[in-house]
This record gives sequence, structure tokens and C-alpha cells, in this order.
Amino acid sequence: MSEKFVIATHNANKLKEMSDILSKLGVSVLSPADLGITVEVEETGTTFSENAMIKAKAICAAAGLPAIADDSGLCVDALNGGPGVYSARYGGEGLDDRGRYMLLLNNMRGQTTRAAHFACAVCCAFPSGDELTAEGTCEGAVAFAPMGENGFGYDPVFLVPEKAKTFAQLTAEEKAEISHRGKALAAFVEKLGTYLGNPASNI
Ligand code: ITT
Repeated sequence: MSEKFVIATHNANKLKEMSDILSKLGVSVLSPADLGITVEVEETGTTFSENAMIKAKAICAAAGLPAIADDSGLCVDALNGGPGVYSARYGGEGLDDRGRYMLLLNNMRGQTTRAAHFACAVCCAFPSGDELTAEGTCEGAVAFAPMGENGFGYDPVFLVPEKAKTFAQLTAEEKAEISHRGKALAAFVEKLGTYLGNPASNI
């Protein structure tokens, strides 16, 4: 695909995962920094796809190029689906990734129901006003203690049963094969191929 897409994220770890997965699928990407774009977007939506679309539209407008955004988070059954869309803001502004996953472990102390899933919505906004959306999830469980050094965010405390490892114990390639983001981006690229073949009838 010769058309360039901007990745609408300020999260460097997400940017790397998205760029690696999309380039392998044949999509050429730029970062907001490559274009000198520093727009801050307020995530006022209540769903992953609403927030992803808000981010994609804002960066598309600033760049004048199609923009791909990801909104994602960890949804824990015992916390009624939380932190969910608030995953990046869990515990307030003072916390870093480690602070957030330690807070999660603390809030899960004594809890035997550990089921959780990661969810990801990928949205692309085009300068024409067209939009494409795709979603992916990955089922797992909240670990009892952090394990592994790879990845970012809640990866050290997200156990994938079929691997008997946390996301942070997987390589980037192993994670991308099964992750919420890997699945959402694969579904997105399939829709994108159809859309670019025949824009009017496929959204
Ligand atoms: P942008 O909005 O700029 O893209 P963000 O980090 O604020 O960056 P989100 O609002 O989508 O992005 O929040 C997603 C949060 O969910 C992220 O900060 C992590 O805490 C968590 N998260 C999402 N995907 C993850 C993954 O693959 N591994 C670990 N944690 C993840």
C-alpha cells in the first residue's frame, strides 16, 4: 500500500507495537512526531471505539492524512470490567505503569476470580470523512505477582493461560500473534484492503 497513515498515539510503546504490526501487514506509517504534530486529545468517549475515533479524527485533521488510532485497556471481571477505558488513568495522574499494575494487584488481593481480558479498538479516519473500525480481544487472567520484563502497561500482570506466561514474558512477535492489538490490526488491515479497493461500498 503506497498511501501513508499517521499513527494517532502519544504512547511510545503502543506506537512501536502498532508500527511493527502494520509494517509487517504492508501498511506504511508515520508518527505524529515525524510530522511535528503535538495535538493533545481529550478522551471523552465511554467506549474503546468512541475514544479511538475521537483520537483518529483529531490527528487526521491536524495532519491532513488518514490517521489510525488505538484505544485499549484491561477489563477485569471482578472489577466489573474496570479499569477498562480508564486503564491509562487508573489511580490518577501520579502513577506510572508499575504504580498502576501494583494498584491493580492490591485491589485484587484475596480475590480468587482472576478472569480478565484486554480489549482494543482500532479506528482510521480519512480526510474525506470516511471511517473504518475494527476490534480485538485477548482473554486471560490477572496474575498474583508481576512476571517478565517485556512489553508495557499491565503486561507483567496479564497471564495468558495457553502460554502459561504473562504478556511481559512473551517476545513482541509472540504477543502480537495473540494480543488484542494484533487481532484488531489484522482485522483492520483486511477491511482497509477492501475499502481501498472500493471505498464507497465498504464502510
Ligand atoms: P494514546 O491515547 O495516546 O494512544 P494511552 O496510553 O493514553 O495513549 P489508551 O487511552 O488507549 O492509550 O490507554 C491504554 C492503556 O491500557 C495503556 O496506557 C496501558 O495502561 C493499557 N494497555 C493497553 N494495551 C496494553 C497492552 O498491550 N499491554 C499492557 N497494557 C496495555
